[in-house]
Amino acid sequence: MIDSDQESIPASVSWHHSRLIIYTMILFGVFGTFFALLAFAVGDVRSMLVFATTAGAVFLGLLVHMIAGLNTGTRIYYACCGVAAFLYLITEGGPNKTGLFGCLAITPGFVAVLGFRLGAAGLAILNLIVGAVFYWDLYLPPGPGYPVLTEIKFFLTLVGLSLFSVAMDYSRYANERGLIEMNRRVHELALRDQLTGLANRRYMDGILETRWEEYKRSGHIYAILLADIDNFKSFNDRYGHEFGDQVLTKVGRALGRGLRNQDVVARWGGDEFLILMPGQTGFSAVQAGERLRKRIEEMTIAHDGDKVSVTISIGIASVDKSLDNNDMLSIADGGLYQAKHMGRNQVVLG
Ligand code: GH3
Ligand code: MG
Repeated sequence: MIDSDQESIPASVSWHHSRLIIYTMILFGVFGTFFALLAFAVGDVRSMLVFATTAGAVFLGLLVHMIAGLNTGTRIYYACCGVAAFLYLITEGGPNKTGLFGCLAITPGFVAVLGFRLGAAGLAILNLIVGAVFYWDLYLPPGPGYPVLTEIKFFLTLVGLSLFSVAMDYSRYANERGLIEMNRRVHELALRDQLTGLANRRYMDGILETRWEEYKRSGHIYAILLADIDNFKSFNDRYGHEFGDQVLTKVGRALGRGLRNQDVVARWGGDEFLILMPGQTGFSAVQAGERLRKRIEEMTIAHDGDKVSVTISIGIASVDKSLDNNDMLSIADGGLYQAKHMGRNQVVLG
């Protein structure tokens, strides 16, 4: 019933992840530009064009990333750029056969942009392709002519780096999940009453605020019902505090079971419960309150073979343009006071 705002942590986690990829891509773009200039300086036009194209593609991806965020499109775009650069470097060799270093720099990036599942699958395929390129000499002419030992060592390094990258991203993913779960639990603990398991006053305050804003904006009415257990002190005095706790829990649960999905019940304090009923006028809330009152009246709680009965009194207030939530709470409290005054076990519209 408690809707905790679970998005805050995941959003910030993915925001950091997105930033990290932006910085990495800026680095790739800058290096690409640097190598293009270097190739230009030594008159290697082909390498210059390749590096300049790669840097241009990376910067284009960055622009889209910064505007649209790290969505599926940007992830796939980055991965395609990486695959193209990787395959070119491995089959062409790059300037002075240094392309293999570039391939190793690109490898962890696949997992970073695709996530560990898709990244692992992509890297597995890429490892197989590299194996095939080395085994069947599938090079671009004239071919880099790597020594066999270089091919073997590179292949083993690539497999190791791929596994390490996947393991690291899995660990990041597991930590992120843990953080989300912890955040969810902390949030729930902060908003739940420990004894009854119902929402607490802090949660209800937030809901009242939201409802009030919605009423002002869209005219969606609601009513609040303040329920208080009659002569609750006598349960504590006669049967002990522990039994009093049991009464609070059972009454709270019975109230919760008697409500519609959109209604919210919270432990307001001591032996008081506040119920919010969206869409109810004062009149219909009185009928709903009557049903709750009867439900509690008909309930019995076992104590040492005895059946103990409980009753509640309810004060009601319905929303009105001239009232804010505090006014409504005072009105409901006034109704409750009257109900108590008139002999308890009653429902009064304040
Ligand atoms: P009334 O019909 O006028 O409401 O009488 P009452 O006896 O219920 O009076 P009151 O509301 O003042 O009593 C509330 C009591 O609830 C006082 C307090 O000791 C007890 N109480 C508050 N919180 C808890 C709790 O968490 N557990 C238990 N067992 N008792 C609690
Ligand atoms: Mg009471």
